[in-house]
Amino acid sequence: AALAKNLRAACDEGQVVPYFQPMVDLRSGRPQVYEVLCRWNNPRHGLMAPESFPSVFTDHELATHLTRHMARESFAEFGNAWPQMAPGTKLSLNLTYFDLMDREFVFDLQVMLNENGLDWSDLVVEVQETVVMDGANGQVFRSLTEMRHRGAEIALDDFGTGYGGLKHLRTWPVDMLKIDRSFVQMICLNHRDRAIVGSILQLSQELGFRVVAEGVESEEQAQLLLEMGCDLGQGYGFGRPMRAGVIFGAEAAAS
Ligand code: G
Ligand code: G
Ligand code: NA
Ligand code: MN
Repeated sequence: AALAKNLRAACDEGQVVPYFQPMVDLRSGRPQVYEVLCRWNNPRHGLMAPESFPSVFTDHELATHLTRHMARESFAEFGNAWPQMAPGTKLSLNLTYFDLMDREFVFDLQVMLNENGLDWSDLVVEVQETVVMDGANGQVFRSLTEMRHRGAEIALDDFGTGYGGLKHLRTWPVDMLKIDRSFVQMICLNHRDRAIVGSILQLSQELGFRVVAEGVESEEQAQLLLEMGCDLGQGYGFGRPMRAGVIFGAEAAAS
């Protein structure tokens, strides 16, 4: 409860800010998508990543408050920088189960996009694979379908860790798979990991999904993933999560 109150106040006081990490085209080296990652600039504890306050994602009220806060802040910064960016560059927003269960969420996001001169086609939404595996949930399905219908790309985050089988890929609205970094970490050394990534890539090619390899740290990993037919890479090898001013230039920061 103390955390809930603190985090809400922290959002309102501007301490919870978006960082942006690029997903890079492995062929050209150009950033295609920027993932929004929250950081809490805590006056007592310094800069905190969400692993230090994970309950925000399991508390309905907090999770939906944080998502709206992150959407508002990141859309404003991205919207300001948008005119100077390469055409087609997108922003990727992490959503929780609670956001998708909220019947007003899609409408609220629409308003925030409008306010910042952005369109659904400028947006990727990331949901964890496990959220989609609960296939019986009609509202989650409806929210994703509605956003996709309006032009957003739907990405399954941490793909491969859910181990729920692949059958949800047949029927769910999905455009992109983000291969969890646990499979990418040892890809140059471990032939099993390489085989798993290879089969995800093959499946994705047949189903028409874009694929992002997460946690790419070395040139060797990037080269191998490119040879294997992977589209995009994300990780410290391409760039850490950064403030808008660093990554997009002063225009974005000056909002
Ligand atoms: O890089 P980082 O430690 O911030 O990410 C840890 C986890 O938290 C990742 O799974 C990421 O998807 C998630 N995450 C980071 N920022 C947000 C956010 O603003 N909203 C949601 N829902 N998840 C986030
Ligand atoms: O869970 P999700 O994949 O959405 O969140 C990404 C998390 O992974 C963030 O905490 C981010 O800081 C972290 N991350 C991003 N790139 C790398 C990387 O190359 N190596 C490692 N170890 N972590 C990374
Ligand atoms: Na994510
Ligand atoms: Mn992920």
